Amino acid sequence: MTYIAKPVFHHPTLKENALGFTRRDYEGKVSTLCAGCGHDSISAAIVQACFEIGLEPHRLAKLSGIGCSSKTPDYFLGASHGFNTVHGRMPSVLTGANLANRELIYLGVSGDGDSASIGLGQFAHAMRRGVNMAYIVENNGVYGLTKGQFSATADRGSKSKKGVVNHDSGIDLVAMALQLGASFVARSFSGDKDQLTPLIKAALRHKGAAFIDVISPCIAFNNHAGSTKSFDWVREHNEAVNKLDVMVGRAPLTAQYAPGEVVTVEQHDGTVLSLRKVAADYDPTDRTAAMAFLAERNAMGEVVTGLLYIEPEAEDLHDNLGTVDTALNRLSDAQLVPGSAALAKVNAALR
Ligand SMILES: Cc1ncc(C[n+]2csc(CCOP(=O)(O)OP(=O)(O)O)c2C)c(N)n1
Ligand code: SF4
Ligand SMILES: [Mg+2]
Repeated sequence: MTYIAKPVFHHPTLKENALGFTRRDYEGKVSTLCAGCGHDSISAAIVQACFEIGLEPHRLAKLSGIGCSSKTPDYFLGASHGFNTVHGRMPSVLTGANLANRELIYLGVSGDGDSASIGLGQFAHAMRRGVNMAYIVENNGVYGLTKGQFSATADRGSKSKKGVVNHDSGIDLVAMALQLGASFVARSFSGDKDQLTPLIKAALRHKGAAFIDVISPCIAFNNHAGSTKSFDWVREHNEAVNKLDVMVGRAPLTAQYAPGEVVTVEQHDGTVLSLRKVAADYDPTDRTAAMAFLAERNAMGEVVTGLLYIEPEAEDLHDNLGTVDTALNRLSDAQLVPGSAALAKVNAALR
């Protein structure tokens, strides 16, 4: 319960990262979600990822909408900035915050209801504008918080807990993110922390719109036979295309792989992503091929996971708008109010 404070005691032998923080320094309040909810495993992966990349907690801003998934930022990164917005409006609030202060690292956390129903337009425009952020959808195929109605990502033909068949087509947010121009697109599973943690690390280090769809079973309302978002279904149909390792700070590759088995991609800040191929011919730098591959495998009932697409040298919204490098709250009066001569010049240019 949130009113039960977590003990601040850290065991003296807990491993520290390069900044001297332990994993505990990246935790938040005690979760109030149902025991076994997939969302709690995603929170644990976020804590692990931030610890491993040595992120300074005060440099991150976490934003969410409304839903069980959107409650989770309370349960990690207790020392970071946070904003719990209105249902489906996280992307526009995040975009505004990012434009005002580009010096922070932005993490958007949302649900399938929050992003694929009420917030679909918001999701779409944040992706196509290349807002510099890591955007995670905790996808359980239902509105968990309001007692398990089908969400827009529920697959056609899947069944509710009471046996009702969903006749509507499911929205695939990964396919949408690819079509909309996101420069980092991945899918993972809350039950696979080894796959999810490096994806979150890479997304936080990516410049541009980084999207991760995480299938995250709702054990209360969508974990039965007939659901395509249950633990059993995802375990049986999960097809990973690659396995990701993330090297921060130009650390050398230590694992030895046969030629052609590994693709390395360097991101703008020098982070090296090493992708061990699982599907032999999958190329994560080819957007069109990724879209075709996903559509084909989706039709076969597979849940394709891994880093599906990356554009390492992507431009973000700031590049496209030509904004100032400095956070707006650190600009001086003279810079913000340049005077009537400068205003007259701007007006003249518009005539
Ligand atoms: C404007 C508005 N409409 C509807 C609701 C009711 N509501 C709260 S959460 C939610 C859906 C949450 O589903 P999802 O985003 O998938 O999160 P989950 O609980 O499944 O993690 C809805 C419809 C609301 N809070 N605000
Ligand atoms: S209702 Fe579902 S999504 Fe919400 S906390 Fe419980 S298991 Fe998780
Ligand atoms: Mg949901």
